[in-house]
Formats: sequence, structure tokens, C-alpha cells
Amino acid sequence: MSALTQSKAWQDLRAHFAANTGLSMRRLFDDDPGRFAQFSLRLDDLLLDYSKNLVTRETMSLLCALARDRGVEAWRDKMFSGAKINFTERRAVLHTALRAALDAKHVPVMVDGQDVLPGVRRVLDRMRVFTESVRSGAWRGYSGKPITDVVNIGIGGSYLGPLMVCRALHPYSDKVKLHFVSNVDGTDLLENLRGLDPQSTLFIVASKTFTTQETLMNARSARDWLLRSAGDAKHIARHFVALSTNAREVEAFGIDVANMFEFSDWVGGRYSLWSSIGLPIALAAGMDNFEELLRGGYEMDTHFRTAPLERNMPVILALLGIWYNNFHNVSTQALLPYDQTLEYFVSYFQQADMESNGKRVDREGVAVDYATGPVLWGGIGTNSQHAFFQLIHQGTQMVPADFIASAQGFHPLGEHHATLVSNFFAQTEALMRGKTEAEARNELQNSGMDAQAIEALLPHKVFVGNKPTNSILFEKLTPRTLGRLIALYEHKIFVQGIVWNINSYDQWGVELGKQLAGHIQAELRSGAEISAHDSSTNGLIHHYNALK
Ligand code: G6Q
Repeated sequence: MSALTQSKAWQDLRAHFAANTGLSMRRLFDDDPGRFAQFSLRLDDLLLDYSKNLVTRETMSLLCALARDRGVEAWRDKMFSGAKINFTERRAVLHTALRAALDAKHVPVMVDGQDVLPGVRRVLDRMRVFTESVRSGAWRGYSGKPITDVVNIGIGGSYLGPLMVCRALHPYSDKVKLHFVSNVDGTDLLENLRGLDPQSTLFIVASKTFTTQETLMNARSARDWLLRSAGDAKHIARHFVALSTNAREVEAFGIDVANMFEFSDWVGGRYSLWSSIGLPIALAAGMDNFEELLRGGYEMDTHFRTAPLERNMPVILALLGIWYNNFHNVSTQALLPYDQTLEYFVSYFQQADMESNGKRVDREGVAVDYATGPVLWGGIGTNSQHAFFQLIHQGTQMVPADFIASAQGFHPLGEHHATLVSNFFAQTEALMRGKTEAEARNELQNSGMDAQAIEALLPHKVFVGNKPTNSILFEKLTPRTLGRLIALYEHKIFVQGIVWNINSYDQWGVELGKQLAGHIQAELRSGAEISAHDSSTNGLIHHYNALK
């Protein structure tokens, strides 16, 4: 047994779970009118209501005891201080320093004996100069035209973060139009380039390592596309910038390092939108809004660092996840933003969460004897209600879900926003309360249905309820609020990783994919007889060769 499952805190939770299997949320709400006040937290306008969960005061206090027992506070302080907690890659984990840099009074954050904050500030200054020049039209393409379209080429962490934020801040965006190319499938590049004018198009090649196959292939094809009209390679300098940690490879690609915005290896790919990887955000919405995003992240960092565990939003979200994952044996978690602009929020956190906590060995390299990261999925409301909500309401699996919305929409369009949030409130209420047989019968009787038909239909109309949800509600999705929201979930992932005693900051599973595709591609190119793989892989390659 692992130290975690052997610990008293864990065993206490097991015993508590066993003693409370019949917990009914309906009853808990009926018995305690103060339940919402007890189980909700606020950071200014940002409200986290976690009262619709299968928990009592005792559950929460046992969960907080677990967090304390696993050293969450000490690990948190280690992360913020620049300790190399990503030990398999020997790296610090300091996306938080990217947000702290805006605070002129922040204490130095040391990595290898050097304060990293001045370097972060320098890059922010360069980003400001560059983005203002593009947005004002001062930066010109090779023929003298101002830039109208920006194409970000990157994948994984160098794609999902900027994409998610650019879509979320679309109402704040003006001047230039952003496009995102990620997939090595040529369709992605070609469809994004369709209709663009090379004379007024700027490419951002975003890659931490600058060795990623898909990104470099797309970047080369984009360069060819540009040069087909621009002719001379000297024009690349007006049309290509790089976001990377690897100056050597950037230069080798042919991008002037004067056009490179650097960041450091202590920024994990999936946590990198706060670094120069956020350049597309600053180009779309302006540098002031990008800095507002950073400020929002910093505010959540401060809350996370200073609030007691019992009143700490990321900690509470993390512990609730652990309660379902490890004690209710639920292996899934849904994210349901009721906000069109948060279209990519789920994909972004699907990567952040599943790549961070999809681990099977603990920090000592021993296989864990408990579940780690859940399958994270979801979609936007209200669309999702007409798609997969059926399973959440009446399926056999429990799906804990986070609902997210703002009180004010961007567009004053009649009753649209009120209708949107009414759906949010109604769904969380229905998931919690369900519909008893008596309620369903009553409803059918009132509709005038005959007794026999009612009995036949009744079982299908019953909702068991008792389905857990968290509700996150804030005034408006400003850049600052978005920053808080992203940092909230980032720190949730961190806390869970600490309790599970895993390294949330490496991704060897991703590295494997990068290696394997390279080998097979060489085989495809050689045209030689393929027999080195298992019969399925050999068979697939033969069939491909016959069809291509
Ligand atoms: C993120 C992962 C991964 C990475 C991509 C792109 O944490 O490591 O998604 O971001 O593989 O890598 P590059 O930025 O190096 O191209």
C-alpha cells in the first residue's frame, strides 16, 4: 500500500465515505438553510458555489486534513519559490513568475541563482513594442502593406492556450484577424491560408523546443507560400516571428533572432500562454488586455498562496475532485461553460489536466494504487444540454460537472443572456434535486394521461438526482476575470498532483508520440518491405502503401 492510501487522513475519508453512502443532497439542503453560505467562496465578484456536492462539513474538514497531511502548503511554496519540482526534467515550474513580473514590488524569484523576473519584464516590453507596431499599422509587409492577418503555427501547449484566450477575448479584439494552424494535416494550413494576402500576413511560429515535427512542417510550407509571392528570402524577416526557448533552431529555420520572443524552460508548454506564447493574444486584443490577463492570474496566485485551505478556491475544487475520483470511484469530470466565447476552454483544460495528472507512477517511480487524473471533457451550454446531458441526468455513471457563467454578456440582445444563465441555474438544480416517482406521476396526471399509460412511462420520467456540480459565476468575462479563472484551474491541477504524489509537469507520453511517428515516416519514405512491426501495424502500412 502506498503512503497515501495508508495515511490516517485517507483512511478517515474511507471510513467517512462508507458511513455516509446514503447521503441525499435534497435532504442536506432541506435540513440546512445555511448550506449555500457554508459551501461557497468569493474572490471579489468571482463566486464558487460548491454546495451542490455530496459533502457535509465533516467531509470538507477531512478533505482539508488530507491536503494538509500531504504537504500541499509546503509544496505550493516550493513551486512559487522556483524549486525544481518538475524533477524528471530538472525544471522549476514558474508560470506564476510570468504573472508576478508585473508587480514591481515582487520579491525576486530565483532559478539557478538568478532572479527570473527582470528577464520576463524585458520580454513583456519587447512584446508591447512589437504588438503596438503591428496593430498601429507601422509594421509593414514586404510590399509596404500593413498586417491584416496573423497566422499562429504551433501545436499542443503552443496552440490551445493562445487559441482559447483569443476566442474568449474576441469581444476585446480589433485591428488584426487571428488564425490558428496546428494539425500536420495539410488541410489545416491550406484552409487557413485560403483568402489571405501574403503581403499583409504575419506568421508566428510558436514552439518551445522548435523541433516539433508538425509545427516545423507547417512553418516550412507557410514560408514557401509566402516566398511564392514575395520572391526574395530577405522578406521573411517582415513576415515571420518566433516564440521559443531555442534560439539556435530559430536561426537555423531562417528567422532572425531579433524577431524571436523568448521564454524559459521553466514554463511548461501547457502553462505557457502567459509567456511570449501569448503574443497572438496581445496582437488580437492589445498588450494592455494581455497584461490584464496576467494581473488576473496573479490575483488568483495571491489567493492560492494566502487563503487558508478551507477557504482556498483551487484547493476546494481539487479536493472535491479527489472525493469523487478516489472515494466515489468516478473517473470523469465535465467542464460546462455557459459562454460562447469559452468555446475552447474545455479543450484547453482537457490538455492541461490530462497531460499533467494522467500519470501512473508516483514521485518515487512506484505504480500508484489509487486513481489519478480523471477523463476531463465537456462542452458549452446550452448546446451540450441538447447533446450529452441525457447521460449526466439519467445515465448510470456519475459525472461531476463544473458550470461556469458570467452575469453580464457582451451583447445586449434581448433576453438572450438571461435565458442562457436560467438554463445554467435550472440544470444544476435539476441535477441536484432530480425528480421523484411521486413528482413524475403527479406531472403526468396533470397532463391528463390515462393511468395505464402513466405506469408504463413513469420509470422513464424519474430522475435520481444527487448529481454533484460546482457553479462558478462572475460579473463579466473581462481579461482579468479570465486570468483568474485559468489560474484557478491550473492550481487545482497542482493540488491534485501533490495529493496523488505525482509529477504533474512532465509529459513522457507526448514525447513517445514524437519519437514513434519519426521512425515510421522514414519507413514510408524508403518504400522498403515493412515487416519489423506487429502484424497489425505491418498490415496497416501495407494497406496504406497500396492505396496511396
Ligand atoms: C505541453 C506539451 C505539449 C507541447 C507540444 C508542442 O505541455 O509539452 O503539448 O506544448 O508538444 O511543443 P513545442 O512548443 O516544443 O513545439
